[in-house]
Amino acid sequence: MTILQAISSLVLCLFALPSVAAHGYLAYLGIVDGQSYTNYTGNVPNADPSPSVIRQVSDISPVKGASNPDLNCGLNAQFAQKVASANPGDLLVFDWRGGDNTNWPHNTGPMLTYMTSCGSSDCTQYNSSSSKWFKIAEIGIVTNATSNGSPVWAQQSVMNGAFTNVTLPSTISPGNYLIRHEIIALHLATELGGAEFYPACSQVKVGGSQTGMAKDSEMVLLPGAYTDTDPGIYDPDVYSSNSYTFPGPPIATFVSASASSSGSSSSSSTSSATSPASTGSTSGSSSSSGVQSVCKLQRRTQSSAESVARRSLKHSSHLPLGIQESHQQKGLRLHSLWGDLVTTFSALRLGGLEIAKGGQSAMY
Ligand SMILES: *[C@@H]1O[C@H](CO)[C@@H](O)[C@H](O)[C@H]1NC(C)=O
Ligand SMILES: *[C@@H]1O[C@H](CO)[C@@H](O)[C@H](O)[C@H]1NC(C)=O
Ligand SMILES: *[C@@H]1O[C@H](CO)[C@@H](O)[C@H](O)[C@H]1NC(C)=O
Ligand SMILES: *[C@@H]1O[C@H](CO)[C@@H](O)[C@H](O)[C@H]1NC(C)=O
Ligand SMILES: [Cu+2]
Repeated sequence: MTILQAISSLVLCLFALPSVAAHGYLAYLGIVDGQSYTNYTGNVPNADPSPSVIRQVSDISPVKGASNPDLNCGLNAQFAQKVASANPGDLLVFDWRGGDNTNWPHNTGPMLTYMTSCGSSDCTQYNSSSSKWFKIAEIGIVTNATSNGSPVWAQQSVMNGAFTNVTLPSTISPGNYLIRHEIIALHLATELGGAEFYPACSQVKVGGSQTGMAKDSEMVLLPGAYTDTDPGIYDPDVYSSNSYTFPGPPIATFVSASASSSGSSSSSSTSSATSPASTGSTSGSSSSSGVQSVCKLQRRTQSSAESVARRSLKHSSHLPLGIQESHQQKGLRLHSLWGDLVTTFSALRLGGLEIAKGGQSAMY
């Protein structure tokens, strides 16, 4: 075998391997109920399940395609055995991780939260594939105080290790619900079908005696609410624009009403630098200890590419968008390719286990 052959077979091998660290899952759900805080543990995808409130998925990989049945609750989602208790107005704390339990690997795209009723029984055996869902929160590009007011995706802070918090509507009717928190990663959304969907469903029982409900016209099927050509899903300008159009229905009006009575604003389904998204916030920070050096390299590479992108985003406000576009896309495409190569190397280093999982050749 010549050196050239060796190199080319290594390269082929790299591209045939499944990506390990570049995807992830909802690892924990925290609920702040008055003074008490409960941290519910999810199951690692495809591991032997333990009783949980979070429905386990079969793989850390994304759901691809807006009409994929797995858009409902994630890849091959299973019923979970437990139910969390919550009350209207509680804070839901979503703790997303990369597949190797390091930080969530993506920073581009929105996060959306939906709910559906499981009816009169608890959600442990409830199949939501033909349920009607309503939206309670969405967050996209925010103006970041620590970045001197320049626009940044809220998802960036998840990549940085923060939790994502969403308030349970303060007027929601009691009952059994699934809460579907979804991250859409748009780093490949410049191509049709490139968006990565990561939905995660948690089973809760909501107490109290409120009466808020979504209208029929605000309820959607999932899949059903999105198409691959929606502007927030196929987004050729994702690296050059500071505005974003959320996919799916608007936030249910009873949610906006409860939010404005407690001082929050905006139920618009478009966010921009000047009017940041409504419900939901991000902060806090989770541990990133035990990170393998390979993953650190990947993260470092990503953050420097991103700070370049953020810098140009910041300077872009008075420039024609076209000038910025090629600039940023080059950087980010490069970053994406490099990230995947590094990820693949880490897969190789992890050895037989990952290779045995092969067959799924999807890199993204
Ligand atoms: C839940 O507990 C785990 C394990 O202690 C911790 O790493 C994680 O940050 C906690 N998550 C939340 C949302 O509280
Ligand atoms: C729910 O129903 C769909 C459609 O019949 C099926 O494909 C899916 O496996 C079911 N989910 C569970 C968790 O049983
Ligand atoms: C804001 O930007 C800084 C870098 O400028 C970053 O470290 C931080 O995580 C960002 N916060 C959010 C909420 O995106
Ligand atoms: C999100 O919730 C966590 C856990 O209670 C908290 O540490 C953090 O400050 C919250 N962030 C925001 C913005 O409320
Ligand atoms: Cu991914």
